[in-house]
Amino acid sequence: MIVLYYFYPACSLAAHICLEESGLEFEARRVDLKDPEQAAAFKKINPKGTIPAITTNGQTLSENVAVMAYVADLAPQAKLIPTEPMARAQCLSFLAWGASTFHINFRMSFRPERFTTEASMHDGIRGVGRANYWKNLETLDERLASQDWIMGKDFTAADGYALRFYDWGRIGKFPVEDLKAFTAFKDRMIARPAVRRVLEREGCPLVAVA
Ligand SMILES: N[C@@H](CCC(=O)N[C@@H](CS)C(=O)NCC(=O)O)C(=O)O
Repeated sequence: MIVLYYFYPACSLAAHICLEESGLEFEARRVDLKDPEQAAAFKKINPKGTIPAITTNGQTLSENVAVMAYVADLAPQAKLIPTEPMARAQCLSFLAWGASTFHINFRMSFRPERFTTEASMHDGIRGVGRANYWKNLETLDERLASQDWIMGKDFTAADGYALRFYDWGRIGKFPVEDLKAFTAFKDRMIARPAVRRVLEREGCPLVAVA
């Protein structure tokens, strides 16, 4: 049995969507990272203290990209990551870009204190993070203008990650509704029963306003 540790609005949404789309049996356990007791208890499961993490067969696996790749391997019928070598590498490339760039730009815009204790520099870090995050969102909007899904004609793990970035944009008060193709993609995602179940379970307002 797989247990997924998630939190809203954490990046765990991407792994959560993969698991729900995979059809695998799993239990979703919410960890309130803002609650010191829950965060401390969770560190006994994942010493890094980061969400997402899964446990299975006595082992803990963290890092979104690794969790998604693992779930994709366990459920090949769900085609969450392509198997043709270049298509697979392109999908992993997108996931790595998400973790290394989108996530970090958003963190800069949201949690500048994670980058320096010098408070006078926080606004500068926030501003650079916001500018770069917006460019990242625009890149996805351009990509989605000519294709339904992030990797092309088929839904993959990359789409759950992209939805997380759209929702962070909404949370960060970026004008995401102006990104027409990305917004249409968000609606296509919400129309998927598995995605809707996850958004409802996490309490994401995207389903309430859809
Ligand atoms: N590189 C990790 C980052 C995970 C991460 O930082 N998750 C955030 C939530 S979005 C978290 O757990 N933050 C709590 C903390 O850093 O203490 C991944 O891609 O899974």
